[in-house]
Amino acid sequence: MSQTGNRQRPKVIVTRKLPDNIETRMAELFDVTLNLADKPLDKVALQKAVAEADVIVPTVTDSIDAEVIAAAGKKLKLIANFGAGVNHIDVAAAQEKGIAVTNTPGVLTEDTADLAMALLLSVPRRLFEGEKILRAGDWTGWTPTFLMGHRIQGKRLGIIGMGRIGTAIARRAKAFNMAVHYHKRKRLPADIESELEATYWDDLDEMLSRMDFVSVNCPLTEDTHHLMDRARLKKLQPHAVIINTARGEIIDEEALADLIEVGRIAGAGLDVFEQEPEINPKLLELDNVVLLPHMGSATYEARMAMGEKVLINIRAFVDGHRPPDRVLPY
Ligand code: 8YV
Repeated sequence: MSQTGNRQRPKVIVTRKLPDNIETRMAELFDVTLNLADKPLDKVALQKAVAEADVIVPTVTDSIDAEVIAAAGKKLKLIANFGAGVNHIDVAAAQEKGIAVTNTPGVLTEDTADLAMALLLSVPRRLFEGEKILRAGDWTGWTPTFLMGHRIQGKRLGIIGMGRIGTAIARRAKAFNMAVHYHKRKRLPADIESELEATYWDDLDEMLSRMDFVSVNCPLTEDTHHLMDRARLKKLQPHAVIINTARGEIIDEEALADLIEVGRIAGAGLDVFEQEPEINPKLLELDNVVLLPHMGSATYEARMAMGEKVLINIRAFVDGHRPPDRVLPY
């Protein structure tokens, strides 16, 4: 759908269906092309969009790689991502071409942390196994030993990447009386570390070998692709459970499935996958994994606030101001 308006309005192309209120406001402010059918754009369609637009609004499902950026027309000055992670955008190639990139941090932190906690409870307490049995009509009644799991209180949680979401998970874990550990390139300031009662590990392998639970919360970059490879996953204790609400590619999924299958790792809670929306069939076979369809930020509140941030970033940029959420190459 295309709203043609005043010629001074920037031409904004949105790649996916956004919440109605956000789309309506965009139509008021910009010469916007929406994707009401919500059909993902293929590479050719993305190249056409960047050739025509002043601003493109992509999401995690669009690969804005160097080839797409090379196809950008002279007018394209801003890639205003709907989402916090920008691993699907070649930010360096954009910068070289004088195209700014913005994202939507901060507004999905609490919801993603809640989802990580939900996984952190679901796997050791076997919630989905119980639900499956009950719905299948296979529950024959209470018994003293039925579906026993493990408590999380008093256990050690190792957080990989202690940014906004990692810190929000740490606060929740502390409230559940877990001991918080973390690994990050740069150690947190002492006051935050002591508020979270968090133990810092400079060496990731050292931390992994001591944890009961691990939560992946770092961004996906060249350095973190398969950060949790087979060798690293083998550092985990056999009773450990791994949670991933960041990006699937940070974990070698094939290795994870193999190690869970042979009992070398106790389980996993995954909201993100290497080849979304494809799910590794080996994972689907396992009972002690909980698999969710990338829904960490899927609340009305977060998605509206993400849209607001996109609007603010575009508006500030076209008015000649520095957009609040500028992203620079990693
Ligand atoms: C978003 C996310 O739904 O913001 C992110 O980085 O992973 C998700 O919560 C998605 O990326 C929107 O593009």
